[in-house]
Amino acid sequence: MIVLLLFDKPFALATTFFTLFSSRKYCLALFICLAFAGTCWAQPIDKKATRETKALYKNLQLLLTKGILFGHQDDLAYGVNWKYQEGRSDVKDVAGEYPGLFGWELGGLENDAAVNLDSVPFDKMKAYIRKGYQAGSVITISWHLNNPLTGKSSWDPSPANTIPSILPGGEKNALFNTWLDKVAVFLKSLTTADGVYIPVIFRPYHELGGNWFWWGGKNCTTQEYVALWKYTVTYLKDKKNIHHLLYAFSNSGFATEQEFLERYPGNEWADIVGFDTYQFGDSSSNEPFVKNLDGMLTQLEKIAKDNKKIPALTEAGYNKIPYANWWTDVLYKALEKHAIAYVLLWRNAGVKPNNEVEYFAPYKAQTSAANFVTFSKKKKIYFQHRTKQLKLYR
Ligand code: BMA
Repeated sequence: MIVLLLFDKPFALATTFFTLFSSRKYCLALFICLAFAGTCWAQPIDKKATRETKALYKNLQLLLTKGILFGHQDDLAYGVNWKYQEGRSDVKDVAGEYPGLFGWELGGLENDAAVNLDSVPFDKMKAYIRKGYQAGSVITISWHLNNPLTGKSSWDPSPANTIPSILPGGEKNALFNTWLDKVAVFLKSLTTADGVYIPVIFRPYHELGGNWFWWGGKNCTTQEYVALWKYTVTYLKDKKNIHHLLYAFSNSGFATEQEFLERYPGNEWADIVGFDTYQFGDSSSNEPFVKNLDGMLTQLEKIAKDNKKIPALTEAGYNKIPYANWWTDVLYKALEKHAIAYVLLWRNAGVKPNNEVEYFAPYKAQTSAANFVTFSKKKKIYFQHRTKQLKLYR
């Protein structure tokens, strides 16, 4: 009972102490619990997780009672109308601060490319990851891997038997293993100058509820998805001996708890639970998005609590942020009553090679820039400076 209490309300520890101290009956139990305080927290699924990874997991649980890390994909690499300028970040240009969480992406690594599918050189990415970690922020990595069966992109779902083909016994199993080997090499290269592994929230096979990726929706069965997840975790953790990962199960938008959990691989297989959601369409009507996001976050928190996992909004945004007060009146309005560890805004690609324009954080003078500054000052929202003070890796 005490263990549960401590997990749910870590800051109730002091109060609990005084209440229980007066009762001799519970004195011994309290002493034992305090002596093993570290074990009162939900632990990463990887029993051999490094010290820093365990600390991050524990501290993200603590963070739930305080606030939400603000994250941005590819933040240090490029922004709207610029690329690879030392120290630059659209988020910092506007808010004066770097994010508390940095998202990076491995798609392309499986083909030995020097750059990922969004043209970010992997060697630069490693340097940015080190920089982000050293500044006290958190790192999360996604992987839009190609379809190993067809050789085409993640968005090539046909002919719907990719997963059986890449698991043991399948014609592409050997090939897929070489892809996981490359991911393992990349992840193992993420160390500090002193050789400390940088903890990473690894988020493969995301948006699994949708039909757009070969690992999602009607393109595979529940059993196949779960088998792919377990195979990947086992391969990286046990075969490759990688122990600096927290695994994020990142669904797409959902209506019910049951829908969210349908392909959840189980409590031994994921550390973080979350979902991706985007606002589309007319900026004069934000209410449905706020209501929907609020509803999903309520359900996510319950799922996380029931399963002793950490909830997070693993991707969110409104492309081109056409509504000037979007940050406070839409995103914050939905987030403020919820306890989630982080929100990751997607990348500021600017004009893409196909001429589409894409950005999810503002740049200087963008319509929502002033409002983003207001949002960045909210006590509950953590950019890099306050994230560093949390000492998440200790
Ligand atoms: C999508 C878009 C694409 C990008 C992909 C992977 O949402 O941003 O342009 O290639 O993510 O990062």
